[in-house]
Amino acid sequence: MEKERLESLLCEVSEIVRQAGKIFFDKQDAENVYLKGKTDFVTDIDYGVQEFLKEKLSKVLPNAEFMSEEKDNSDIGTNGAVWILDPVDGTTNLIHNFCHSTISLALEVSGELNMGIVFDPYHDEMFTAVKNGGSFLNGKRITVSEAEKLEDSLISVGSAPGYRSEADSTFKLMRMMYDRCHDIRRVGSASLEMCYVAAGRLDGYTENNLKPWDYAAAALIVREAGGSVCAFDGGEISLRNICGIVSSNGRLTPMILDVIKYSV
Ligand code: LIP
Repeated sequence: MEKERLESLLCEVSEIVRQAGKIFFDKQDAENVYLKGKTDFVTDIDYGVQEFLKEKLSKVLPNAEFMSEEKDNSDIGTNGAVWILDPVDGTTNLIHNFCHSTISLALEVSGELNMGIVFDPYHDEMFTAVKNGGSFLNGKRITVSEAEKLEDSLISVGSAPGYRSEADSTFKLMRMMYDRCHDIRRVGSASLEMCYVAAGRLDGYTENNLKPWDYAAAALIVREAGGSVCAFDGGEISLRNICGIVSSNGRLTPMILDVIKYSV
């Protein structure tokens, strides 16, 4: 899609996402928690945001497909426009009232990320990007950090909570990173941690076994902020399958990949 078209779409859609963010503050819906797996939760907030956005987005781009965490996505194609939504990225944070969760929405067109919106309603922070248009936080341009060495960096390592059988390698990676950088962080929302990389608050973020809706929007935001996002093997990220993610200011990516090689 052309940049001008994407920019006007972004204005319209970011306002819709901001409205959806109000649903996060419904106390009753936050208490309605259902188990998807032993440590994998969904709440009525997730369902509420998903339904709200499904309805609104169908009017914005009537021909676009709708991929979202809390629905069956087996019929999603690879051509045309596809919304990729995580209605609540950081559901565990939400149910514990640990106020770091987002709505993460990407627009993919013919297999390519064209738009990314990550909204943190608790802190009223809206991270946005369109292809070739730079990245913004609440309308102000953001760029990645300038750290050149792991020894000068702050790195977030996700704990991949749904994959307990891989905990040894996950925490080995965390320990190895800890030994090489200023300190480790773990926020609990992949999209937010990646946006913190885009804004230079973190120098890098890595986590194994993420789903496309966790990282699609933020991947564009990191790249448009001058950073890089790749899979655990250094290759391109998948927009359809589970994927390990390495995102950084770009300079640190080879060093993070090197650590991953010895931990996974
Ligand atoms: C979660 C992430 C979290 C990650 C989990 C999970 P959800 O997303 O963003 O940081 O560790 O694996 O994917 O399930 O809350 O949308």
